Amino acid sequence: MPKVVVRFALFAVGLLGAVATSPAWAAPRDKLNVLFLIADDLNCDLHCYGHRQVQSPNIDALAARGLRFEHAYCQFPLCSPSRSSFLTGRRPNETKIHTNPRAGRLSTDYTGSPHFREFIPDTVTLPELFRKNGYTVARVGKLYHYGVPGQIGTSGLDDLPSWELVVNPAGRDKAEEHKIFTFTPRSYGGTLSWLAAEGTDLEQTDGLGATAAISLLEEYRDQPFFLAMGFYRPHTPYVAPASYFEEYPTDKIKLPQLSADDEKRTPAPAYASSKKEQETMTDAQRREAMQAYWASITFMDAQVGRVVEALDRLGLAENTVIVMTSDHGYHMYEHGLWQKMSLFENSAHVPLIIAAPGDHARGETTAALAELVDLYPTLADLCGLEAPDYLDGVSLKPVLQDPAKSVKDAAFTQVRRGGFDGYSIRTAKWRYTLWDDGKKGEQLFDMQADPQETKNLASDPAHADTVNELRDRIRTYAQQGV
Ligand SMILES: [Ca+2]
Repeated sequence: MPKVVVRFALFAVGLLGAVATSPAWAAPRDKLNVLFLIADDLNCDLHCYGHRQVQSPNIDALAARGLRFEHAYCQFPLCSPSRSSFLTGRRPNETKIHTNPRAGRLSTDYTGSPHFREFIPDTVTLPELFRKNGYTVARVGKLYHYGVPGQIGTSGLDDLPSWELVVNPAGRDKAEEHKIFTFTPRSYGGTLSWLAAEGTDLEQTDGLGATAAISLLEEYRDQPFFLAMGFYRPHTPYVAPASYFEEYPTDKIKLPQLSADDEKRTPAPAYASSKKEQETMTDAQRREAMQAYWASITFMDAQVGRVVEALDRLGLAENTVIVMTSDHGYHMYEHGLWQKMSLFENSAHVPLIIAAPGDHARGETTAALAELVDLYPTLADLCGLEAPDYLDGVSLKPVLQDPAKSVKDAAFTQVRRGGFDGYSIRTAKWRYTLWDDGKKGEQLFDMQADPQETKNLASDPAHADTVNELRDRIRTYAQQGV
């Protein structure tokens, strides 16, 4: 059991650290460090991903010094299933995590709440592998599941063997929840909610988290480290200092167009993530939600910039692999949907940038398909660590060395809809989705000709062979993995 001590006393607001028993100072200096940056509920509404309005200068700068994956996908568009998957390097049917924990649970004791250790107790997580190899391994903020914002300031549903140090920031956004606009009184998480906040970046939870991450970089700069910085934004509530809202005037925000299927909501499971309160939103409220989400992205991006600037200032850039990603995609009213838990492209698609020192891509973009489950073998490979042989992903290092290469021909994403599952396969050309093994519908979209997924081709005889092939691949995946 880790010895718990209070650290970072200089931060006034809710920072707690835990230090485990085995310091790692003896490891040789020539190892590559890892700075793992992850935002919560961040889709690809970023300038470097081609968005015309959203400003993301710091993530853009990371893309300019690394490789931007144009086609990276989560394995499950929900916090705990996705994070359990990529942090263990195993797909959701292996971790058995298909839902979030019960709301409101404060947990370092995960008995009775779905946690991958119940099903794969001896698994070695990605950060745990680095611990076993002599790295100082620290978490700031949200890496495993947290109920946001309810569990901000706690360790959430953590995994104790993964970390040597933990920091749980809690800022003004948490302390002043009563100021937040919400569709569901006294609820700020699952519902759409937002606030143009008073005060500075540094008072917000992610501002405090970035400050803590900078302190950890300063403290551990002389030894191999794996620093995981999990931002809470742009997850609801969309809270950011008011100046960020001013960058996105609502009269400049255009709403997505809905297709005929979107209007009819067919097949039904494809749209079942919609919540009742979202059905009666006015167009003005839709624009306000988009403004607030984008403001939260740009605020979070600024905190990314602070951490990366510190890495550069400390002379660590040439010895550190930087990853920037998100746990899943997110809808901003495309298909008439909000948030996550659909199998449309916006929900499955994640930003992924890897900036690796040495002979790796810089400032390039790759069309190679990537899955979040590939992060574990990729980081182990880049850092020369021996990964467990059971991992479900593959190393993306060949793509980092040559962005024209690819390591897989498909990416898989799944959801659970009460009593049945939906699976989606994305290839370079197609997205095919199978609901309840076909009993509740199927969808086929030509992502090259129809990237907005407006025309479901699944019942078109001209595409029967494609449907049969992709359906077989999903059935194989559902039963035994790839
Ligand atoms: Ca999330």
